[in-house]
Amino acid sequence: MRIGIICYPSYGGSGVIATELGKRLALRGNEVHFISYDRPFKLDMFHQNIYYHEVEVLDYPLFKFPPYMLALASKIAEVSKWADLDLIHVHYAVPHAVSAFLAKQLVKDKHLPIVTTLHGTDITVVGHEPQFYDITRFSIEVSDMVTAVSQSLKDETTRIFKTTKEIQVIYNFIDPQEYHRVEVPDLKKRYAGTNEKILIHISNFRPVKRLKDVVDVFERVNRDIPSRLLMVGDGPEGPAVHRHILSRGLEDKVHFLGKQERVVELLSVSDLCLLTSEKESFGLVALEAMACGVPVIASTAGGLPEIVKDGITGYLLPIGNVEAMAYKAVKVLTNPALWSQMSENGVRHAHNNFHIDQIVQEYEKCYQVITKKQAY
Ligand code: GMT
Repeated sequence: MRIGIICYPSYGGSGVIATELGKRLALRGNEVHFISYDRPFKLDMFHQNIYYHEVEVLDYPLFKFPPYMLALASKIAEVSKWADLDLIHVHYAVPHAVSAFLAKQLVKDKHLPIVTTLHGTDITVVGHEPQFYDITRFSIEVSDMVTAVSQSLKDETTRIFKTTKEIQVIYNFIDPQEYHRVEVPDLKKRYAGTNEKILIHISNFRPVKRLKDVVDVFERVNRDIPSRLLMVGDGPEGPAVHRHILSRGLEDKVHFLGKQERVVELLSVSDLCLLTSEKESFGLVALEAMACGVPVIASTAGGLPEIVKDGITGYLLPIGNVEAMAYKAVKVLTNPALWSQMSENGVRHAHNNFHIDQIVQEYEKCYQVITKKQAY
């Protein structure tokens, strides 16, 4: 099949999933055309089936805001005709699904079904805003197929948008070839002493991640266990979390690494992953951590209970209950047998239930259904 994939190219789970999906589809013989304003950062291989088309936005003095949505629609239409695409798969509804719908109107003589994958904040934060509510609902309704990355996100979408649109749950995934614990002998030494444990948090530092909770859990753990905290990522909450760390006198214990691409190595030297979010449709980081043998302490937000198995691959605690999170963290970190069991369980769970090959086939089935439907 010839597939157009629309995604955000920057750091973030939706872009990672879109890119890894496209790469695997290409290896399976499909022709894949990525369309975005920049080369997706995970698009790190050359393959005869992979194309990248950059959306350029006209810089005209009259435009206070560059009309990206229109430029994207034009590019999708252009590539659809040029490459004779069979379908468009958009990741993150806003504004990609609307641009794809517009492109479909531009190429009326051609069947161009649209699959929209909802990732989370496109529904629970952005789409929820009164300003974007109607257009997000519309983009869901006009998509030929809608998928959500967890049952929780599916339920939220149906509830928020009061829609009867059928939504298929297709979970995010990892490639076990990439996500497994690796030996990085000197890396731990750079951040921690041999007797210290490493806790890690990876995110885009947005308010929904509740970064102060990460620090508060770490502070409590650190009272009982010599430890360090790695904060990986960056975003609007960065300055506030810095101040919070200073106010707690933890500046020598917390390392800010900024945005990083090679998280497997960082996870491989970590003992525990903290994800204290207030909203989290899936929590790709939790899956990546488990795949690398790192037990996860997470909140019960959104789809996290579908990903992290409570008491088996980590622990799930109510949002904001930092005391309970710290208690469970200490429990895992002070019991080597429990830690090893949870680490092994996590690897098995991630590799068996969220394997890229299994999930890519689910997407391929969707593609077959919608391209057949269009033939009538
Ligand atoms: O948090 C965001 O706004 C970024 C967004 C993204 O584009 O990565 O994250 C969402 O999609 C990820 C991939 O499906 C999920 O793993 C994240 O849980 C989800 N974020 C939220 O629901 C807060």
